[in-house]
Amino acid sequence: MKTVYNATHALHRAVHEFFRGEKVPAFEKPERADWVLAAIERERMGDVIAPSSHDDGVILKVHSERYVRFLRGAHAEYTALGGIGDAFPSVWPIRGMRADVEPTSFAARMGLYSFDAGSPLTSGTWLAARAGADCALTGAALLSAGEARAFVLTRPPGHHAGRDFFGGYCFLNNAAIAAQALRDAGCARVAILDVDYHHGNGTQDIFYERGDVFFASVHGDPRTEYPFYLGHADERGVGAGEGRNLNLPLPAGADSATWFAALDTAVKAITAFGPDAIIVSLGVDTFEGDPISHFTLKTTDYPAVGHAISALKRPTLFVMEGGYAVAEIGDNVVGVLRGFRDA
Ligand code: 7XA
Ligand code: ZN
Repeated sequence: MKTVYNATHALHRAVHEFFRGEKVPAFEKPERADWVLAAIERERMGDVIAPSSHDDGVILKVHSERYVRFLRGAHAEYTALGGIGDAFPSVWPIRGMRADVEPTSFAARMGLYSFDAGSPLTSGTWLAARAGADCALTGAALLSAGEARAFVLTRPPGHHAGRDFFGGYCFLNNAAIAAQALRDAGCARVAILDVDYHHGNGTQDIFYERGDVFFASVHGDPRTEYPFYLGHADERGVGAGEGRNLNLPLPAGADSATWFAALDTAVKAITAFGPDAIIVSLGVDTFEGDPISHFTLKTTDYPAVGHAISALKRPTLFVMEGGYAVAEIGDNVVGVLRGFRDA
């Protein structure tokens, strides 16, 4: 299995984030990708390749033009205004306020294009995220060229990034970009299976009204778990997307048997949809030792995740999302990939 690796990921290096009222070292840090890469190489999972360059065409089908323009220049704009270090939003257009008019103020646009204050925007965020999009597009191209499977190893992650917002450490939605690329390459139907601990609210946002991309997610119940405001079971899609969104929220602390039963439900629903290709938003923050999540999977469980996904019997692109127990993240990711490959 080829790994498309974003060698410039470390350009995105947040210093701090806010956690339980305190400024703490950022959880989403470069070591995450380094540890996964080391495990991929140690386990001889296959070639590690660089992405090829792509223009913004596919990106602009899943993200708005004004959002991409903002993101591209945001940190330089912040610095020119005297900003020091990483940029954080501080004001948001809540219900009843205008989001259709783009303000001139930088602070106001930071809030317009974000949904939390937990995603530091750094001097290298755009370059790292844009290279990640190239990795996603290269991974999709591998599948279109006939590869049965591939892995996109990148950070920052993507599944919380919506059509015109960032948040949850995510800026460009790599899984959505790959799904759109596969659609453009001729797949009539694509399914995205999100196994990260957190609901992929950005991916749901992007495809909620579309009938051609099915989104299924197993995640912590948003009544208590981030991202809180989306991910409930009654969100089933609208219009052409009616019935094409499947949320399977589980209580924090759910055991492995419960989690695997939900995964089985997602796999059956995707099978019924009949996609030509699968994107897996691969977060391993379902791990029992994850510092910000509350499921209980063990390292020995991860090959069974890959095995369960292989039952879909479709070309599959794994895209790296969350997972913060850096000492185990590599083994857990490789476990999924090995379980899929060896099925
Ligand atoms: O899948 N998403 C994540 O792993 C990020 C979750 C962000 C948690 C709260 C950030 N303040
Ligand atoms: Zn997560």
